[in-house]
Amino acid sequence: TSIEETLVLVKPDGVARNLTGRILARIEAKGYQIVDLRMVQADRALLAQHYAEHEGKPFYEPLVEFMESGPVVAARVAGHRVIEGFRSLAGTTDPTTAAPGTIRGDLGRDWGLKVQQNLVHGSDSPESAARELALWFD
Ligand code: DAT
Ligand code: MG
Repeated sequence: TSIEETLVLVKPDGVARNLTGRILARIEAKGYQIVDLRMVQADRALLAQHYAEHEGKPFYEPLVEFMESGPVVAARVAGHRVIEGFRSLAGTTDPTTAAPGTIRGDLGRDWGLKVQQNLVHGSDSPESAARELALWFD
């Protein structure tokens, strides 16, 4: 079956800007199911595991600091090819160049000039999704 699950995070900028509802509405409008949902104040240990692949990169420290700066909303999202589909819906990493029509392209560039403030996270492969869902949900 091609029904998958992915981890979506509404990052602290999305929560602070009151965009959680709009972002979740776009996921639902696409036809995906939100099967679990929680608000989390992530600690460093969780974020270090979540972003282990980026440890040592120049943006790692600012990224982790940003992600622990406020609550995030974690969603377990299910649907047909949802891993790839949500990445497409989110748009490319940098909100400045993310295509119009995507979450980051439409909503992503605010007062912040930092690439890490790009509203959402989505798992990038089935292996990442399984690993990340286990971190954020039981
Ligand atoms: P994505 O979130 O699109 O999967 P990623 O996994 O490569 O992107 O990076 C994780 C996050 O780190 C990303 O959402 C924002 C931040 N980031 C990535 N590249 C960056 C860069 N060159 N400068 C600043 N932040 C960056
Ligand atoms: Mg990524």
